[in-house]
Amino acid sequence: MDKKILIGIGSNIGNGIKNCMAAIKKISSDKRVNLKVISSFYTTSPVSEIKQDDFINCAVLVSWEGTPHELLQFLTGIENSMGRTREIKDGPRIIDLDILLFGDRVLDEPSLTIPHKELHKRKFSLMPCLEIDPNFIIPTYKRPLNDFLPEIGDDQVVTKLEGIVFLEESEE
Ligand code: PH2
Ligand code: MG
Ligand code: MG
Repeated sequence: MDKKILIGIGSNIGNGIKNCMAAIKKISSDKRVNLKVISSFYTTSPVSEIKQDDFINCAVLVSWEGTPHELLQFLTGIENSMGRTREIKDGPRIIDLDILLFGDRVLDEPSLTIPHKELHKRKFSLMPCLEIDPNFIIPTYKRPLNDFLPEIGDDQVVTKLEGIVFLEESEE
């Protein structure tokens, strides 16, 4: 069976919805990727010491023909192509693409940690993943995603975007 690979997507510079959609399009257009599920989009309060705008966040489930490092390199290439700069840790960003889960793989290296260390602590990454499948196991904890939501404080505000989204102003 294919590995369950979850990628977290976030943006809080410019049009966050457009940026996330553009990233999903770029992800899905690579022949090593099979895009399986796109979560809802959420407006989320920033989890950061730095004051900044709310984020748009979502997650996608994909399969990937390659190693975790090759996936990281692919996602970093998309971030760079969209103008991502890396000045401040946890600062505002035009696009952020994070590998959250890569099946049952566990990696702890300076360049790549899988599962993502903060996946279960941050509503903006956990909620979209729960929507895709609440029973995915975080291999480092051997517990399902579902277990962790009650452990997150109420200070993190996450609102699912409902209804249709107009990306352009109408001509009227
Ligand atoms: N990403 C961060 C830090 N804080 N907060 C929200 N709401 N959404 C994010 O995607 C996010 C964040 C670092 O990658
Ligand atoms: Mg991130
Ligand atoms: Mg990142």
